[in-house]
Amino acid sequence: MEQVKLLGFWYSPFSHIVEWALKIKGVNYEYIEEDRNNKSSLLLESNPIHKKIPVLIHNGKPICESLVIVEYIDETFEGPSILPKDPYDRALAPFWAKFLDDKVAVVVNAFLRKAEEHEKAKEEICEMLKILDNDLKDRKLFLANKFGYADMAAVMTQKADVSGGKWTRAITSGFGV
Ligand SMILES: N[C@@H](CCC(=O)N[C@@H](CS)C(=O)NCC(=O)O)C(=O)O
Repeated sequence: MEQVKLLGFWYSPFSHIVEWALKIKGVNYEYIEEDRNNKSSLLLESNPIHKKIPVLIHNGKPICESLVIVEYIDETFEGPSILPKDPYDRALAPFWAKFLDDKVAVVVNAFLRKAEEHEKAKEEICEMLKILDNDLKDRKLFLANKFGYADMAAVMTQKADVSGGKWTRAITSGFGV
């Protein structure tokens, strides 16, 4: 019998993306809410390098980093695929996920920091949205008109208040999660 635990914060988009993946696959899991100011020994032992959530613990083995966890869930559990099957699309999905993860996190963090960095952050956001618009054109989803990995990364980003509503609408009409 599989034992799946997820360590998270209720407000973290990084925890939410892992929960989506588990729900898409229909995996039963135990959710353990962590306290940022008083991290459990389970969290500290499971992610000794970054000491961050989310951590997925599958049959006693910890996996860290939200997008790495999503890939692991996709490969490990039966159910609808999250990463595309086609090798070319499969290479593109992590490309966009990484673009969103790296670039947007940097920009969002700039807003949380000094006021003098805001103008530069605004320019970077416009530049990033142009790149996304140019790639997406009239499509609502990144790849093969099927909600998947890159879209999940985009929604995670969007939850950090960066962008419009394209992907959220796709989720509600996509998997009904
Ligand atoms: N790149 C990581 C980011 C995870 C992350 O930033 N987690 C935050 C919560 S949103 C955390 O655990 N922070 C606790 C801390 O920094 O002490 C991922 O995608 O999993």
